[in-house]
Amino acid sequence: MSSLTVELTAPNGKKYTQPTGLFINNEWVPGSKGNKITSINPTDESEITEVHAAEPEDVDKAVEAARAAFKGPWREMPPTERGDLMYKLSQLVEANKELLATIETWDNGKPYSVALNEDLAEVSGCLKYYAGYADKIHGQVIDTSTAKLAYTIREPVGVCGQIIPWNYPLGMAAWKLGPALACGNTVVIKAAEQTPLSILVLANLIKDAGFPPGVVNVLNGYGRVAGAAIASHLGIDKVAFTGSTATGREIMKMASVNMKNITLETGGKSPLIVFEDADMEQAVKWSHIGIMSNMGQICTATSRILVQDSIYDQFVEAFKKQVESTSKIGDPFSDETFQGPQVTKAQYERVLGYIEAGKSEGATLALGGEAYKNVGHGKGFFVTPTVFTNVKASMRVFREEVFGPFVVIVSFKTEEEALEKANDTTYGLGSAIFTKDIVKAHRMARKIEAGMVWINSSQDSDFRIPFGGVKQSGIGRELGEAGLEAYTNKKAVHVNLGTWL
Ligand code: TXE
Repeated sequence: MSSLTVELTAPNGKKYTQPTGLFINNEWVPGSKGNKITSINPTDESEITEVHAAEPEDVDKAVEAARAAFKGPWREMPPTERGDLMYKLSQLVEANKELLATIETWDNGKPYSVALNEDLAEVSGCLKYYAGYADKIHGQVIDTSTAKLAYTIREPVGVCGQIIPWNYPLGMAAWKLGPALACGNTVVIKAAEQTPLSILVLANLIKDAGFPPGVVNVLNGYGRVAGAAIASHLGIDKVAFTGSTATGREIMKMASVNMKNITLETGGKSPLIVFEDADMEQAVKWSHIGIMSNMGQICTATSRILVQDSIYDQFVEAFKKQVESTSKIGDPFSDETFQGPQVTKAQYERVLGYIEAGKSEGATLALGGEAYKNVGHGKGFFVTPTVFTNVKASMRVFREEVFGPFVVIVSFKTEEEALEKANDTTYGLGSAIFTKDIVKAHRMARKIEAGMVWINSSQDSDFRIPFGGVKQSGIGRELGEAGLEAYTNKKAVHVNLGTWL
């Protein structure tokens, strides 16, 4: 093959051909300036390989391909056939899940069992779910008078730019591709520069499934170069983004150049509230999952635990025990590992920086708070799971998203105070409530300023259920039926049946 592939052997022994180019019009092409992105294994800091980075000129080519596909074969294809292709893709993902999970673990550092059983199940499940929707997207007939027939047509938005993060490289791709393709859009998707590998293998599966050229174009590239070129491109009709609030704000500005339709899913500082009548054991286990899974790199991570004062001490002790007995740090390819490394050196340093901030602001470090170098080789971006208590609402560790295995546990006295503390944030993504009192649970669910509320669980998301934030956590919804809204425009057709002038 050409120089646009490389033969690799992953740490678990899996050998495969890794594409390294840009996927435009179902072809692999080099980046126009020869710039590369180096993919680093966060477990031992070794270099995995280099892939091509897209420049604005490459984005232009991808947009051109997407536009031609949108005007031609994809627009003409009956929706049932579109759904068939998506279903085929979901089957190919399922058939290749061990390879894809291996790459995810190698490049991102997440435990292999999680990548395989959770991330990859999400990818194939989400694509299958939206495949079923492809021929079930209907307009309405709206009755106004006998003199008028009015109906709506739900049309695809057009060429969609999709910019995704590194915490769920394939998961985020599926969340974005699924609804876009079901609705008949074409796509230019850019992966995060921290995790460029798995999406290139997915691109090959897209071709194998039989998608016409140009329907899905996959680029790697730096945010400030390729990402910005997508967000500001005049030939792109919509931009969908998941990432930091700061970048989301930049993207909004750039997207205004041609009034792009936008969907943004940004940061969070999600509260998890434990009332004194909660099932303590369940609250502790879910709180642990809620912040410590995926190395805390989850946008909805319930990173502020608010506990009623009567059970506060008991909860903190039980939570610490749960972390010590469950959060086993280690090689992500080992079956026993719960927590792998942070994705990059930058993220690792960010978490360590917040540990210092917590200490210097006067919070009490109740657990962890260190770099962890005992994985065998003394390398890797590992951080011990960290718990702070005695945290005040004014502290940075209470207000800012850390995006690591890092949690603050704060007490409250009354339901009103719990609500006030929960809502004392510029974010509004996830939230969780633990109580056995169903009236209180539903009352709280209404008053919490968040896009999602889990009652007696955390991170219990599902691709059939809408996902998104309020306040500075984003705009619009992904997943579920709501995800289709973001990828269609409603055209109104008025037929005059009797208003004669
Ligand atoms: O995010 P960025 P980073 C949060 C989390 C994390 C912080 C920083 O708190 O610690 O963000 O992570 C592309 N124009 N989340 O720096 O910059 C970039 O290439 C266009 C929360 O990695 O938002 C990548 O593809 N695109 C989160 C994507 O944006 C740009 C997931 C995300 O990168 C761009 C990730 C630009 N100017 C981080 N700059 C979540 N909500 O789940 C960057 N990008």
